[in-house]
Amino acid sequence: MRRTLLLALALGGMTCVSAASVGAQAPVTYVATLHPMNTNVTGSSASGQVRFSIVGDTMTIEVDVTGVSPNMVHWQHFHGFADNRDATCPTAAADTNHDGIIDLIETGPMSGTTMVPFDTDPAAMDIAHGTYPTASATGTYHYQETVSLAALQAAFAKAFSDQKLDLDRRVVFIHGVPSGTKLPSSVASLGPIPAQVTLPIACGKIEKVSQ
Ligand SMILES: [Cu+2]
Repeated sequence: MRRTLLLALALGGMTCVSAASVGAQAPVTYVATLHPMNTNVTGSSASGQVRFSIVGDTMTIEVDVTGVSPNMVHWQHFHGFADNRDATCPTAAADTNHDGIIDLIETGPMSGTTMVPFDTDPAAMDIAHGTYPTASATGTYHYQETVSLAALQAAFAKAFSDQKLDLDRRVVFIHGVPSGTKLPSSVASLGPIPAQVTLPIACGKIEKVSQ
């Protein structure tokens, strides 16, 4: 009798545990669909998808792109506003100097500033020295990195006055054209970084798709 009761309790306990863990593992997913930018410079149409899957403290970031300049490194980040305004991808109106190119600086009023790099260590938030993906000979790449959400949130709060990540207020940019690409001197960049490195070639608004 006692043994049966213990067995029932044990089975009941196991059922509860497994039900709870299944519930906890339903991922929270955010997706950004990338649309091409500055195609008059790139001569191609960069597009793709960015996916954030959050399970507990683990966030997996995946970027799949096609149509980017081949055989070169492409910087990629999410951008946004430190005051938590909603960032949007730049429209043609962002080209305020009317040179026909939307440079990184011109994305600022609509899209905010560079926030988190999709490099080999996003939580380090080292925009300028991160290791970013290299496109294949056919202009594609797949990037995947897993980060601790708590570590990334802590680094983000420190850099951006205690703001939360708030992914659905951010946009993703893919950057970069070959170093030899001729650009008008009106095309601005960030400090000493060549404009060819930072030129935006695709943008996507991050949206929450499940919870
Ligand atoms: Cu960026």
